[in-house]
Amino acid sequence: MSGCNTGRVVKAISGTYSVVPDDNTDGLIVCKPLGRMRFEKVSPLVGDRVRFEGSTISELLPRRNSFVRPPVANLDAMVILTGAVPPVTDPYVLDVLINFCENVAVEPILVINKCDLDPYDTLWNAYTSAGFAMFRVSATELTGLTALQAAIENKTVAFTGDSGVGKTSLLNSLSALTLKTGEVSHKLKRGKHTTRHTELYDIGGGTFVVDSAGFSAVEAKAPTKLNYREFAVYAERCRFADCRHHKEPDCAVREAVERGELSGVRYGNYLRLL
Ligand SMILES: Nc1nc2c(ncn2[C@@H]2O[C@H](COP(=O)(O)OP(=O)(O)OP(=O)(O)O)[C@@H](O)[C@H]2O)c(=O)[nH]1
Ligand SMILES: [Mg+2]
Ligand SMILES: [Zn+2]
Repeated sequence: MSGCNTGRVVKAISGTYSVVPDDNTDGLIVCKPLGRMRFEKVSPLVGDRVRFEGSTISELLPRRNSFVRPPVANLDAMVILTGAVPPVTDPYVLDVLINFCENVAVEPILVINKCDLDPYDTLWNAYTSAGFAMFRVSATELTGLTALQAAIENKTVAFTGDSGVGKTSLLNSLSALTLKTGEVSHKLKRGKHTTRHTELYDIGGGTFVVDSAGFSAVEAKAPTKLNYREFAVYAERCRFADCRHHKEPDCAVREAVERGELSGVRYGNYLRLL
């Protein structure tokens, strides 16, 4: 049948996109974008809703949100994987990711993986006290998975985090998939980008998960707008309405950090991002 259809991009590999048509959720059409779209500098992303004719994507439908890393669109939540064993998550990089989420109104869901080796207490304490949804799991020992599963039910989410943190392992453990996972190099203490493309997987329960290549900490770029949700109630009591909570006198945020009511880890990251 010819004519115009709509669907969702579930896979992207070097300019070729796999689209699941809305009227046939079992089908998969391999498409190329119309040449014009490339001039307009709009490339489809995994998660994008598109209009297509035959095997040509003719139009990108409006996005709710989009990310550069991982390269995805239309997320309900971002699942940020962290860990206390190599590749050890730098809380600064975590805050960069959280700020991107806050700026596009996507809920960050924090996961500490590899808890069979180390439950990462310092990170757990800093971010649960700041009010984030946070889960401790082991993708290999299959612990903590039920609570995480409930948190991502009926949502389209992307797994993100450093290469080697266990995104693909976790996805396999949450589903019947058997995707390839990698080793963490002893010398470099990081993963080797085992996952090389970006793909959206239906894992049941109405949950769709994007797995993509992880990044290295140096690739994380600071966001332009800072968003520290737990500072808000204190910021109302700063002397200056436009207080940056740095060296200003009578700063209620800084005082709360000094009293231990706000996390010093989060405040330190805030100053670095400022
Ligand atoms: N001990 C332990 N090892 C784990 C756990 N989860 C993953 N691993 C190991 O960590 C290594 C990297 O896992 P991957 O799932 O490939 O990591 P990834 O985040 O997908 O990495 P990229 O695809 O490169 O971004 C593998 O050797 C896994 O077996 C865990 O919960 N506990
Ligand atoms: Mg992977
Ligand atoms: Zn202040």
